[in-house]
Formats: sequence, structure tokens, C-alpha cells
Amino acid sequence: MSGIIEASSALRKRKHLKRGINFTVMVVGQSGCGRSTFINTLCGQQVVDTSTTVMLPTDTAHEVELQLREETVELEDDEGVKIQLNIVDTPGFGDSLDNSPAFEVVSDYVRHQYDEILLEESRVRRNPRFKDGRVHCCLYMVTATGHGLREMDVEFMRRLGHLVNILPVISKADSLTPEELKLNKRLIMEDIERYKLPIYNFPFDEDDVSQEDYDTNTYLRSTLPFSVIGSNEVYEMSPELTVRGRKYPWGMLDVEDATISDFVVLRNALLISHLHDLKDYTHEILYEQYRTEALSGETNTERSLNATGNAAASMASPQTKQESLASPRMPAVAGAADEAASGEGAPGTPRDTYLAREEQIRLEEERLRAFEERVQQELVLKRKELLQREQELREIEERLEREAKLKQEAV
Ligand SMILES: Nc1nc2c(ncn2[C@@H]2O[C@H](COP(=O)(O)OP(=O)(O)OP(=O)(O)O)[C@@H](O)[C@H]2O)c(=O)[nH]1
Ligand SMILES: [Mg+2]
Repeated sequence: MSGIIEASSALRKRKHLKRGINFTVMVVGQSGCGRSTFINTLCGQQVVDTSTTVMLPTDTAHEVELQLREETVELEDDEGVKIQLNIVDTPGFGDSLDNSPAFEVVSDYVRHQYDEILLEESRVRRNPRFKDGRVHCCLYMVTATGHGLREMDVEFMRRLGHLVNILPVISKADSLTPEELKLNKRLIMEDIERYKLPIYNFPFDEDDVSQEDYDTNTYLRSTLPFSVIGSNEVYEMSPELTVRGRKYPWGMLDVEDATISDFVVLRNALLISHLHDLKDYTHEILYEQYRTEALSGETNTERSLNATGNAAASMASPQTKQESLASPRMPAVAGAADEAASGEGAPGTPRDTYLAREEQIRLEEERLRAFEERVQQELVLKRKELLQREQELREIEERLEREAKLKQEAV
């Protein structure tokens, strides 16, 4: 009997390995900052086209629109574990005078993925094919300069940091000297501290961490923001050795050279050492917070930002962060109701208790109504999408029919 159980658990494990780990990374950064090149470098293959992806508006009255492009790549590590890496590229980001709409698009996308999970969780029958599209990490690329963050960078991190794990990255690091890069890193971290931006700072529980994890996380924190160099070219140095690098008149650099950029450190953290940490943090902290807000009908996400404080500056342990994020956000009345019910502190007369309970029920109903509204909105959106797809399909069919007719006529 136990043999069968062992065999089936091994089978399950193999199945899981075969299916692979689902991991989603969003790459955000201004046009030309090297997003596409970085994605190709990270995946070790040409995943996205690196021709300019943004069309400038012909009419100056119109702003450049942000698009979100999704790609999926299957990667395999040394132990044969497959990673279904979903990449969301953001062409058009930061190219407008007013970038608020672009922030909204990114924020809506991240929220939409959370809503999908919320909906799925509330279904009586779960969909076995449901795909978790939550963004586990957002790489925010800042083009190498001698300065700290720009207003837009601060605003983005401030608005999105409570929804998604943000890792700041300096792209095109080869355009700075080692001293300039050091200065750039320092100024960026100073800004992150000054504005209390909630980035992902490799949190750990100080009371419950192995020495190895402590060292790794401390090192990764001290490396933030990661500097990267990307390239779309692979050079054959010898029959056995190929190098992804950049060729310059003065020589060639290897993008994996750890002495000139943090690319390898970032890749290892993302795809190996912290893949599960980023997923867990997304699920247990960020999504949980979103879920509480969605179900309670609260929308003030800025408030949580203040509660979270500066993750980078305070180097809060996950416990501290979790506590501050998950701190009860029930309205005071509900608290009073509980107190009244337990007979502690509150006046405690039956009438008080009754009124407090009434209030609590009313709040619960409000919360449910808000949730229902969100679900309805989702449905409307899905229906719209469906109609659009149907229309596209019809157009394709018509085109095919036309082409077939033309061919027949030609014959
Ligand atoms: N020096 C240097 N140039 C880079 C690096 N990464 C990319 N580039 C170059 O920068 C230019 C833009 O790179 P892309 O990867 O297309 O940038 P992008 O952000 O995807 O650009 P859009 O999609 O047009 O917004 C290309 O000429 C790249 O070769 C880098 O690490 N160092
Ligand atoms: Mg691009």
C-alpha cells in the first residue's frame, strides 16, 4: 500500500516538474532603455524583437500609448526543472508628458490578475486549467545616469510597490565607469530611502533564517539596484565557447562578466534562489493585502504604503512587513462590536452589542456588494473581449474566403 502511495507521489512530483514552474516577470522602463535586449539576455534566446517597438504619435496632441506584450518561454535549469517564464514587456512606457495613464495600465493589469484569482477562489467548481497570471516580479529599469531617480521613477514605485515586487535595475551599465556606477547606485538607494519607496528588498525573518539565507539576502540587498548589461549577439570565441557580449572598437565585453555588472546575480536571484520567495511574497503578502481590500471594499492603497513604510530603508523583516500589511483594517465599529461581544472595554449593554452587531452585518453586506460589483465588471469585460475575438475571427474567415475566391478566379 505504502509503495503505491510513494509511487503516486513520485509521479505527481514528476508531473509537476514536467509541467514546470509558472513565473511571471514584468519589465518596465522608458523606450530604448534596453528592455527587449535584457529579456533576450535573461532568456538566452531571441524572445522579443528589438526593433523599436514604439510608434511616435503623428499628431502631437496625442500621447504615446503604453502597450503590454506578453511572451512565454520555457527554460530548464541544470536539474531539469522547467520554468514557464511569462514575460510582460511594456513598450511605450514613460514616453508621454503625463505618465499617469501608463501607471494606470500597469496597475490595472496587475490588479486584473489578482481579480482573476479572487474569482477563481470563489467558484464552487474550480477550473483545472486555470492559469495564474499574477506578476511575481516587476523589474523597473532606470537608464544609467549619474543621477538618482527621476520623478516618474519615484511615482511608479510609490504607486505600484504595494501591488507587485519591484526590483530596481540600472540598464546599459556599460555606459558608466565603475565609479559612476557606484555613485548612481548610491543615489538611487538614497532616493528610495528618502521617498520610502516600497521595493522588494529580499526580506527575511531575522529570528528564523539560516546563516546561508541570511548571507545571500544581505548580499542581494547590498547589491540593489542591480546593474545589467544586455546584448542580442552571441559570439563564437572557439568551437567550445560562445559568449553573449557587446563588441566595441576597444574590445568586447561579456554580459555575464560579474566584475562589470550584476546581471548574473540578478538572473540567479530571479530564476533560481528567489523564484519561490518572490512567488510566496506575491501570494502571501501582496495578494492577501489586495484580497482583503477588495473584499472589504477599501480602495485606499496609498494608506497601505504608509503602513508598509520604506522596505528598503528600514530593512524590515517579512514578519514586520507582514504585520504592518496585514494589520487589521476592519472599521473601528467592527472592533467595537467584538469588544462588546467579549465584554471587554465596551459598555457591553445588550443594546450596544445588538447595535454593534447590526453595524457589523451592514459592513459585511457592503463588502459583499463591492465584491459582487467587481465580479460583474469582470464579466462585462470578458464578454467584451469575447465579442472582439468573435469579430476578429469573422474578419479572418471573410479574408480567407475572399482569398480563396480570388485564387479560384485566377485558376
Ligand atoms: N550600451 C548598451 N546598449 C544597450 C544595452 N542594452 C541594449 N542596448 C542598446 O539600446 C538600444 C535599445 O535597446 P532595446 O532593447 O531595443 O530597448 P527597448 O527598451 O526594448 O526599446 P523600445 O522597445 O524601443 O522601447 C539598442 O540599440 C540596444 O542594442 C546595454 O546593456 N548596453
Ligand atoms: Mg523593445
